[in-house]
Formats: sequence, structure tokens, C-alpha cells
Amino acid sequence: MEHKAGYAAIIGLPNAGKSTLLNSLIGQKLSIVTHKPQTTRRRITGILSENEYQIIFLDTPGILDPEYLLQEKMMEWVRFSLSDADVVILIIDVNDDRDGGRLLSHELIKRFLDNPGAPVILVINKIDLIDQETAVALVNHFNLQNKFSRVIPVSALTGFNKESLTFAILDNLPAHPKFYDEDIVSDEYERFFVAEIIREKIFELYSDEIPYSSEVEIEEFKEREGPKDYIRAAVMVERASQKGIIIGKNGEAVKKLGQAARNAIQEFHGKDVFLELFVKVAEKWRSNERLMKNFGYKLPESED
Ligand SMILES: Nc1nc2c(ncn2[C@@H]2O[C@H](COP(=O)(O)OP(=O)(O)OP(=O)(O)O)[C@@H](O)[C@H]2O)c(=O)[nH]1
Ligand SMILES: [Mg+2]
Repeated sequence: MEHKAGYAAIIGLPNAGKSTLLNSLIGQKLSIVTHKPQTTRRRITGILSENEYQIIFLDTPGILDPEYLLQEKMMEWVRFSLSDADVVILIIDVNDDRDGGRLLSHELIKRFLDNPGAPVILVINKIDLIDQETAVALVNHFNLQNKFSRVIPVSALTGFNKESLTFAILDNLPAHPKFYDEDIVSDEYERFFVAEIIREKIFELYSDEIPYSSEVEIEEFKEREGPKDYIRAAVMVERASQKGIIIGKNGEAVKKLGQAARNAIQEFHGKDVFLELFVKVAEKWRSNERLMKNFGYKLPESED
């Protein structure tokens, strides 16, 4: 068999399970996952390399109607990922719409997929939450629409049917040598994932607008000889009042954040770390082009 390689963009509404699916397909926790929508803010690359193929998965932010600049940037990442895709994985959450009608006529999805430029595989996710009969009916319903190259029910959480999905993707990939060395799992640096892990813990530990107003920057990441590496990270919020909330009474909230983040970072990094967190105010950063650029919200093309 000729070696196949190409790009598979995972797109869908917020919270559909895109990042969970990416992690499940590459067999490693790479992209952060929370129960809150809008967890993912840019494109996350996850590379699956086998002898006969290499699939470069692109996890993307959930499709939404942008209300501020950050959300506009998030949608740019979706468009950019679609333009790179050899195959599109459109993922829907069974909970969102059990009769299947509304979701796919969803205006937002249409806007992105009217002219996909690549075959689309429809993935019906969270199948573990419904009975088999309902699942079969859903698959039949979408198959009858004749819009998709395949319709596959999966559970990104349990891994159910992920092999079928991988084969369906391979059916749509061109013969091509590998793009990356097989031991490379992502094109991002480790410090990016460390920042993402801290962001994940902010999503888990804080409520209301706090997760959405927070960004994390790794200011220093020092690999050291001793038992612990050193990481200094800044948590950026939009207003002074939010800084107070992140820190909490007597610093208790930020201490909890630090502990949760440290444990998760150590698991990812494979070595103990000394994590120092600083909380800073970056006035209205979500609407500030320059600040967002500093935080890395720019497409590879628009580097200047
Ligand atoms: N029961 C069940 N839950 C799932 C499944 N896949 C994802 N979830 C849950 O759905 C929630 C959202 O998952 P994510 O992977 O973060 O979803 P996403 O599409 O990446 O979300 P955004 O990045 O916010 O757009 C999390 O609580 C997951 O644990 C699944 O197959 N079954
Ligand atoms: Mg996500």
C-alpha cells in the first residue's frame, strides 16, 4: 500500500467534543477539554503517524458568531484549518439535537461548510449517551441526506468507533509521503501546551466570565538538572476586579489553581516542576489587536 498523508480538520459547534476526539484519535491528551464551551481558542495540531499513513488532525475553536476580536480570531483559525484540509470532520453532539434536523441546517455551520472544498465526514459524537436504536435512526437520517462522504457515530470519550473513523479519513487522503517525523506529535512547543493546561484549570476552577477573560503566558520555562524544572507563568485578565477573583481571599484561589495546574503539567511534562503564577491585568486584551498578537493569536500567514 502506498503511504498516505494529509490534513483532517475537526470542526463543529462549541462543546461538541472536538478536542476530546483529537486526543482520542492520537491516543494522548494534547488539546485541553472542559465542560464549558469555547475552551479551544486556536488551531491545535495533533499528528498520528503509522507505517502506512500520517494524519495531521487540526482541532479548532467551536463555530460561533463573533462578538469581540478574540472570537473573530478564533473563527479565522477555523477558516484557516478548513483551507488546509484534505478531509473535514464535522462533529455534532447527540445532545444538541436528537432529531438531527436543526443542527445541520444551523446557520453557522452552513456559513463554514457551504463550499467545503474537501469531502466531509459527519461524526455523531457522545453516542454513549443514547440508546442504540436512537443512534441507528440518527445515522440513517443523515445518510439519507447524501451530503457526507460517511456518517459515523462515535464516542470520543470512550473511543467507540475511532478505528472506523480513522479508516474513513484514510479513504479520503492522498498518497503522499509523511509531512513530519514520526516521533513528532504536534507542531507547537511544549510551553504552548503548558499555558493551555493552566487555562484548562482556570476553566475548571472559576466561573462566569473569568475563564473567558483569562489568557496565560509562559514567561520562563527552565529545564534544570535537579528534580524539578522551573516554570513562571502570567495569568492575564481584563480588569483589576478579575485579578482579585483569580487570587481569591488570602490567595487561596490562586493557590488551588497552582496546585491543579502543577499536577497536570507534571503529568504532561513527565517531570516535576516548580510552578510560579503571577496574575496581571492586560486591560481589555480580548479586543486589543496588539495584545492578542503578543499572546500568539495570529495565523501563520499573517506573521509580521
Ligand atoms: N458523554 C460524553 N461526553 C463527551 C464526549 N466527547 C466529549 N465529551 C464532553 O463534552 C465536553 C466538551 O468536550 P470538548 O472536547 O472540550 O469539546 P470541544 O468541541 O473541543 O469544545 P470547544 O473547544 O469549547 O469548542 C467535555 O465535558 C467532554 O468530556 C463523548 O463522546 N461522550
Ligand atoms: Mg476544544
